This record gives sequence, C-alpha cells and structure tokens, in this order.
Amino acid sequence: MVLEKIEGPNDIKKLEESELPLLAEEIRNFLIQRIAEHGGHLASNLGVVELTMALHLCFQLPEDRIIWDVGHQSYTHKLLTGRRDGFETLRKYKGMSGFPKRKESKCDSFDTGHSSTSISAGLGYASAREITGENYRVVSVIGDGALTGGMAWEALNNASLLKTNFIIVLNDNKMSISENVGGLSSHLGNLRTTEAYQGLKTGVINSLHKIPVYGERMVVRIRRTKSGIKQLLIPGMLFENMGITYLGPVDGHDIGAMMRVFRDASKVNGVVLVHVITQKGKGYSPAERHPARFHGTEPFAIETGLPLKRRTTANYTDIFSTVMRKLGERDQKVTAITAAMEDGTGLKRFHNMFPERFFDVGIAEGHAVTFAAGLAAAGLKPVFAVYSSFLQRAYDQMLHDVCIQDLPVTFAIDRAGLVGSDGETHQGIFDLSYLSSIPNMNIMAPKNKWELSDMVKFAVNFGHPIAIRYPRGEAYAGLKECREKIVYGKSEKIYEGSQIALLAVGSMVKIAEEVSAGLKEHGYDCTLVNVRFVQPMDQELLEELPNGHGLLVTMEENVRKGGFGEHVASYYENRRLREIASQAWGADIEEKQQYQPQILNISVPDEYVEHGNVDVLRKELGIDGKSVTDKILTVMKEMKNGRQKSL
Ligand SMILES: Cc1ncc(C[n+]2csc(CCOP(=O)(O)OP(=O)(O)O)c2C)c(N)n1
Repeated sequence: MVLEKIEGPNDIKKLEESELPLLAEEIRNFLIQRIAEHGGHLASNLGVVELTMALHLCFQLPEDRIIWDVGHQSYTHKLLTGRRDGFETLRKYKGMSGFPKRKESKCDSFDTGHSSTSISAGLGYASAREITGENYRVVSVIGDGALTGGMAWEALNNASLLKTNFIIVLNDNKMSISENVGGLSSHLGNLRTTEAYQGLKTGVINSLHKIPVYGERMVVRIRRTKSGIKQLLIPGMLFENMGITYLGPVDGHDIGAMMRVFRDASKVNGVVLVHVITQKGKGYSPAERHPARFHGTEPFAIETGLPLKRRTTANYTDIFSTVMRKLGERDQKVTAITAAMEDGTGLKRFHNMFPERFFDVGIAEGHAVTFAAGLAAAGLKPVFAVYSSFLQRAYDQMLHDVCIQDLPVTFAIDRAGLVGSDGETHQGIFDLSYLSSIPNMNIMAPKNKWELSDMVKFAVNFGHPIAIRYPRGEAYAGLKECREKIVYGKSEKIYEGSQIALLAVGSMVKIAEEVSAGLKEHGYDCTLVNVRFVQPMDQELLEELPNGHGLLVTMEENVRKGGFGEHVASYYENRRLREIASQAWGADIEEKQQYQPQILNISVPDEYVEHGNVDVLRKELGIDGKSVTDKILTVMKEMKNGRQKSL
C-alpha cells in the first residue's frame, strides 16, 4: 500500500511520480470505506484528492500555511499529515474532528466549519508574515460555494489593497451543497469554458520568449499590463480587474498540471487566484450522481450507496417542509429563503411548488436576513429557514434591519441544540442567548412535531419578528394529546403536581417527562411546563409557580449565559430587588422574601461543545434524564437540610 508509506507531513514528496495515481486511488478507497462506516463529508473530499496531493507536493508543511474554507474537505489533508489512525474515531466523542483543528495538528493552520472565512484568515497570516519577517507561503483553498459568501469578497477587496504574496485556490466543482447559484456561479461558468485560453496564453508567451531581447520585454509588458491579452479574450476578468492575478482554469484531477500552476503561483508577486476545476464525488459513482446527498452522509452501504439505517420516522425538518408547503398553497404572501441549504432546511418541496416565491441566496446569511426584511417591508411574509449556528452570522441584520423596524420575518431555526458529530462550530447552543438580547424578537420552541407545525402557522401570521427553534433529528411524537392553541407569550402546563416545577424548553420537554417519571419513584409529584415562549416569558406563570413549588427547574439545550434559565432567575431576582427597594413593603420584606423560589438551571455549560453522538454529549454535559434527576434529588436533599443552593 502506498498510503502506508505516508506517516507524516511531506512524506508524499518521497514517493515516485508513478506511485501518485495509486496513492490517489487508495486515498479514495480509504475515504469511502471510513465514511461509509462512520458517516461524514464524502463528495467534497473525493473531489479534492489530487488537489490536496498537489498542494502537499508543492508546499512545505507545517511551515507553509494551508487554510481550508469550511474545512469539510480536509480529510485527504489529514491523511497526508499522518492522521490515518484518527479515521477510526472520526467525528466520535474525543475522536478526530471532521474539520481542521489547530489543537489536532501543527499542519492545521486555522479552525474552520463555517463558510467563507479562509481568505480573511489567510490574508491575516500573510500580513502577519510581513510584520514578523518570516518567510512562509500562505494558501487558502475556497470552494465556489463558499465564494458566494460576502466575507470572501470583503477579503478579496482587502487583499487587492494589501498586495502581499498570497495564493487563493478556488476549488470550483459547480456545487455548493446543492447546485451553486447566482451571478458568481455564471461568471465561473464563463471562465470554465475558456480552457483554450490558458493554452493560448502559454503558447503566445512561449513563442514570444523565443524572440531575442524584444520577446522577453514583450512578455514582461504583457504580464505587467493588468488587462493584457486576457482582457481581449475573456470578458469581465473580475479577479484581474481587482488586481488579483488569475491563473487557470486547471484540471483539478491532473496532479502534474496543478503542480505546474502552483509553482508559477508561488513566483507571482501579490495575490494570485488559481482556478481549479474538480468533480464533486469523483471516483464513487453514487456520489458523482448525487453529490448533494453525499455532501454529508450517515453511514451507508458501499455497494448501493444507500443509508445503513433507513429512516422510518419524520424529523423536524420534514415537519417544517410539510407545513411550508401547506402555507404556500394557502397564502400567496408566504415566501421562503435559504442560504444554500435547500435540502438541509427542508425547502426543496416549497421550491418545486412555488419557484417564484423561493429564494436561495447563496451562503449569505446576513444578506438573507436583510433581504427578508425588504420582502416583509413590502408586505410579504418571508420565512428564513436556517441552521442555528449559521444564523450567528446575521446578528446585526436581525437587530438592525428586522427588529428595530419590527418587521414580520419568521426565522425557522433548525439544528437548534446539540447537533452531534459536526462539533463545536455547528452546535446550535447560543441562539436563545443571542436572540433574546434583541428587543422585538419573539422566540418559540416546540415540544413535539405537531407543535412545530402549529408554531410555523402561528408565526407567519403573527405580524412581528419571530423565531422558532427546533432540534436536529427525529421529531418527538409523544404528548400528542397536549395541543393547546398557541397563545402569544403563554406557556402550556402539561400536568400539575407540587413541590417541583419543571420548565422545559422545546427538546427538553421529552427529557423532562423522563425526569418527572424518575422523581415520581422518589415520591415527588412534579408540575411539567412546556415553556413554548422563551421571549416574552409567561410572567403570569412565573408569578403563580412559587405557590406550591419550592423548586423551579429550568431546562434548555442552550448555554447558560443569556439562556432561558438565566432570564427566569433574573426575573425573580429583579422582583426581589424591587421588593426590597419598595418602601411599601416596610416590615413585610422578610416575609415576602420567603416566596423567592429556589431555582435550578439545567443548561449546556458555558463552553464550546466538541463533536460526538448527541446522547453521549448530553450525558457528558449533564443534561440527560438521569443526570438531571440526580441533580434535582441532590438539591431537594439540601433544601430539606436547610442548605439552599445559590441560583
Ligand atoms: C456560514 C455557513 N453557512 C452554511 C454552511 C453549510 N455548508 C457547508 S459546506 C457548504 C457548501 C460549500 O460549497 P463549496 O464551498 O463549493 O464546497 P464543496 O463542498 O462544493 O467542495 C455549505 C452551504 C456553512 N458551513 N457555513
């Protein structure tokens, strides 16, 4: 096996040229086998096998810096830097990450996961190098999908100003997760069809070189003239006009051709963009035929490409998809927006049925939100379906463009809570915090699949900014009988007990049922509240609960800071302070204070949560049913002994 000769960085350089095609084949087989077993990003990785090999052959790691945009395509890079064994634990808890991680290897220069950051980070490295006087080369590898993100263009604009030596490799496979969209994609399409251009340019320059003295000068002049012959041959040389040297297009499965271009690129002064054409899913026909399905995949059977576990139950995305279709039929004003996640967010059916009311804006979450604000200001009912962690990108747009104007935009926030194997960059554990800090933003979370449906219907006709956050995976089908009408700002009491009240947000209702059953075995009869509205909170309920409940337990799949539990705690604390401040209470203060309930916040700790199976993570973080039950029992014991825990 040639692959076994690769024990660490730069070992690939020791191979014979004739061994390289074999290595590419072995890498592909290895990736297919491991991803079929563990799941992961397949199609993007199969597409960049030769590209990664060529980079590793031309550059010196870890001295030179390679930055992978999104980072989901870095598996070959991991293999070539001595992490073959890591694939046994790929994306498992405490195992190897599916993304580049600086703490995992010196050859990973920058942690990624969200799109369109690589040019900014690479430019930062290149500029730092000028200041520190070091001599490494910097290469950012960005896909055509990631290049639709605004931040990439902010970085290109800046790069052309800074003029530092910096190589950008554009990995163009015509695909984002689904087909790439927009003007940039058409522009790249034009460039792709000009393969003849590269040959012609090289041909002209070679011939000129042969002319003594004058030829040399003409070559220099052509190279210096920004427009040069390229301008004559290619309309709209976007990159060249920005002061960025454009090289390519080059076949991304031809190692020799890429090595020649990368060596040329290393000699260019300033910023150079190498346009590499690859095929997503290359070498595995199911992935070649269905690159979107194999972008990120669960374990599958290699022979057929079919998932090992057939899904028999609906997930929340399916429920959202169905309700959007129904709403689209009923109301012409309902419009749907995605930032390059048509499949992942369940908008494909809406797209097929109402193409004129569907918008894929590219990987551009910030733009998507302001675009939705525009639609809403013009009288439509936009729904932006987005993953919780990607919406972090659009905080200001939500605040500045939607909420200040109180515009009726619905945010359908999928993958809220722990997402599992994609790890820290993708966990949706901050949305309750960032959303609840924005005035005019309303926030809901459904306990089960019927409630998600009811909430989406409620939201599109609500007339103000509103977010619904729901988790990845199977939609809870329990508690079907609890389907109280959604009333603005009101929680739902599922059952009433005494002593302990569980206030559970969304996905935690199911866990709260388990906790409640566990506590019953210890003689406690709980009240279970489905919070429904995290913002505004149900203040009437908060006033009522302390009567008869010594302990209130808030439960959420969000970090503690800025989460629901903290808001509840601060509600009672403010009430207490108000009481103290109020002269009216006079001698009653002591007595009133006794009504302050004891609160236990169950939440994700205030830290980044690494990759791993969601059930494993819940246990590790202490938010699974058993851990919560044990914590409550401990607090109850302490309360009985008269030792109250602080909030
Ligand atoms: C901010 C953000 N939004 C959405 C995503 C989800 N996402 C991951 S990869 C990807 C497509 C990237 O396409 P491209 O850059 O062309 O890479 P390819 O997979 O085609 O190699 C998307 C939309 C993300 N990672 N980050």
